[in-house]
Amino acid sequence: MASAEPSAVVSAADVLAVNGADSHQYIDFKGHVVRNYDLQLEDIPRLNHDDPRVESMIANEEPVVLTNSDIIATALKWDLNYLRENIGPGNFSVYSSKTSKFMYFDDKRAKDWPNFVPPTERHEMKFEEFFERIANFRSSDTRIYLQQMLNDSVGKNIVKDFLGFKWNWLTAIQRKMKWGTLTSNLLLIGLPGNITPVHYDEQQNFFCQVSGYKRIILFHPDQFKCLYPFPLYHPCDRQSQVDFDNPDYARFPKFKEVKGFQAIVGPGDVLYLPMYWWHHVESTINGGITTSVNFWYKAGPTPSQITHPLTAQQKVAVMRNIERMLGEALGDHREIGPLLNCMVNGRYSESDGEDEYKHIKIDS
Ligand SMILES: O=C(O)CCC(=O)C(=O)O
Repeated sequence: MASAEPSAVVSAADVLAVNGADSHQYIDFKGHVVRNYDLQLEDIPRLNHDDPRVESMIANEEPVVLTNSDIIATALKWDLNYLRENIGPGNFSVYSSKTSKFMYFDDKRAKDWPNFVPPTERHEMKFEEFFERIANFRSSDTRIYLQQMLNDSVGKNIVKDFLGFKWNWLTAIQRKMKWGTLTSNLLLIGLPGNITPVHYDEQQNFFCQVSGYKRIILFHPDQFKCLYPFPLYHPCDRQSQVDFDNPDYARFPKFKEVKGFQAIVGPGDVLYLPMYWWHHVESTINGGITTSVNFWYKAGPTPSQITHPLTAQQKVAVMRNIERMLGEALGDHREIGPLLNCMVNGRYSESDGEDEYKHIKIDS
């Protein structure tokens, strides 16, 4: 993977018009205005969809941007006016946030964390209301981000466009890769500057960009230790505790070592986003309203023959299962940390253990 080109810092005035008074530093990355983070990032390859390397990259769970694929060609006309006319009278799920970041959380788990302050709010609204708010958005307003699963309540033209997606290609890949079922298609419509902070999902994803531009930063699952995910029972499970803008290196020292990848996706681009890969998604400042549709697929069945060492993905799954089992066994998520610490501290370290116990003399 080629390393990213150096980028020029963008003046605060250029950002002001879109993002308002904002203390962050922005850079020009290949013509796209994005946040400036102190991260080591390489470019994700962009390949024509019929390049023979594409399938082997997907099989190896390596991210790749597919170009000219036409997978969602019928959706490329989905601008706000078309959607307003055609999406139908149903309710849409819209998140609001006082900052640019839209940190997802689980309401049910929030009840078990009395001091948890919800970072975003979820609202149900008609598309027309969302449209009005976007059309009249001022940089001092609370930000909004529509995130709605596509379902059969949408209007007939949208259904027609949806049926026109390249299902033959998608289904052929799904079969070849032995993925499970397609669970959902999330439609996302956001403002320039909106950010989905870094997290990972337990599903395979074809992330399709319809309009506007997004910068996506990815980290391999083996970077888990540098990203400090919230505990499984926390409302922000699967998300990193580290704030990219202002990392607390005292609490999260390994974040200095994190290495990742990045890509800009624009209309018609499709990013294969492998399961368990961490992703941060940012609508560029100068690319207009962003619309994306993803395709989430369940993982394939666990292989009948397990080979060792386990992959980083498998280790993440193991860690999650251990946390889940402990929570169930102890009956209270607050007991998990003390128990794990009691189990590990002074007994296990990060080394492979061989040299650990040399100091112990066994008298014969
Ligand atoms: O586009 C975004 O803001 C987030 C998308 C995402 O996290 C996903 O598709 O898994």
